[in-house]
Amino acid sequence: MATGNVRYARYILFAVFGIVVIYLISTSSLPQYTEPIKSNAGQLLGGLTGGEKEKPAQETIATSRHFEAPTTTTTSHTYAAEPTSPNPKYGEVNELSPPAPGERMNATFVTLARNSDLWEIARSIRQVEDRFNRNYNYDWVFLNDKPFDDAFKKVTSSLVSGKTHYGEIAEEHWSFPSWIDQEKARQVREDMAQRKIIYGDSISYRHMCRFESGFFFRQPLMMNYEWYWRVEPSVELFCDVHYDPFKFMRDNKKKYSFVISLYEYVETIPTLWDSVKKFIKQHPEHIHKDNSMKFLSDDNGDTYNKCHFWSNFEIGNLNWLRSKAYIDFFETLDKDGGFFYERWGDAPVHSIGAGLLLDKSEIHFFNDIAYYHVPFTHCPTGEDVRVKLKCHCDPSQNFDWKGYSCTNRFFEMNGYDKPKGWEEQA
Ligand SMILES: Nc1nc2c(ncn2[C@@H]2O[C@H](COP(=O)(O)OP(=O)(O)O)[C@@H](O)[C@H]2O)c(=O)[nH]1
Ligand SMILES: [Mg+2]
Repeated sequence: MATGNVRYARYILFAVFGIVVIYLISTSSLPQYTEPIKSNAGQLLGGLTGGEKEKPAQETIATSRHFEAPTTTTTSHTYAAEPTSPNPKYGEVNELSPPAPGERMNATFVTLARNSDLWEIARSIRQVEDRFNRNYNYDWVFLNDKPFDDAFKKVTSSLVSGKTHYGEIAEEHWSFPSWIDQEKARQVREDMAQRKIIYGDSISYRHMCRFESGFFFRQPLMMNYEWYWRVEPSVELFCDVHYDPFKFMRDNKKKYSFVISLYEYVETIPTLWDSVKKFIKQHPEHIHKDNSMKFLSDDNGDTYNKCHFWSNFEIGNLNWLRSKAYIDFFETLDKDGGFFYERWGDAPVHSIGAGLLLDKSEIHFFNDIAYYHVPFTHCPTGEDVRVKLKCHCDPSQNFDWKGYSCTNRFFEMNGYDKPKGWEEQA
């Protein structure tokens, strides 16, 4: 009788022990696909402070560690009834990289590249896929002023988990418009070459900047989408992206976003602000009453302080770029010829467009998307975020709070508190 009780107690002990072990194993991995972390002030700054809540259990899925039991990865998915993405692989389960649960936005990555950029863009794609897209399977649109060759298509389509599309840019989007005085433009290039202004003598770089400013979002392939994430060759992503930034943008009414901001090289845009002021006068109806003029100008719009969001990284809304307001803005600038008579970059053009046409609350700073494009790094401020997101960037390299960054101004304009630890990185 006593022996029976002891045996019975031992069984209970084993059972309790077993349950505890299973519980510990099942809760040992990081929460996946949670929304970005809000700061104390409720700012959507993505992971600046702790305190976020884990999502309910049905929204977490097995990580690749659990791939030996793929059925468990599919049962909890909550796809929208109607897929919003044209991705034909949508809903397929890759056992090594099970798709994240939840709906998909009508979104795509977009890359402008030459065939010769293949191995540099391959590196970028691999990082974007490893850190984010292998679980989300968004499409990727590649654009080029020449036809893409088979090698480019073969390698890039093998790396992208979504569907890939390849588009050739129409000549009128990559050439001198009729109103440009070619001789005047040639002299400018010669002069800039002598003054050693970066890309100052390049025709193709000017076509590229004009294309990115005014045409990429209305390419036939891009017309299928509402959201884009721009990726350039040779960029790096240093942290896991554990939620869907496209969905974040939609849910939080964002239209444009950045990770790095800085001052533009003044020699490339001496008369850009004159054209902007002309636009403001001609189209006061397009200027948002809660705009970001404070970010762009220190004298209420009289002069430009050269601050801009670095457009080699962008997540944004294509319908906004296709709006009458933005098209009127682009066309006013384009008519003045500064893409060719100077060397206006698409970064200040997009930034001024976003700064004037959008509500300032529609522009988002992604603290938790860690990024490098030569020569600047955005490495999230806050060790807790970096550890949680498995970041491999050196925080001392973070550009955000250095003197040449404009991110400080963005925080001030919005009344955001700077994240803890920013002083050590200034
Ligand atoms: N198809 C094509 N893409 C280009 C050309 N020039 C630049 N790009 C692309 O435009 C983007 C910006 O060019 P990049 O050389 O990175 O300029 P930077 O980042 O300002 O130094 C990259 O995605 C390039 O691949 C060109 O002549 N043809
Ligand atoms: Mg680049």
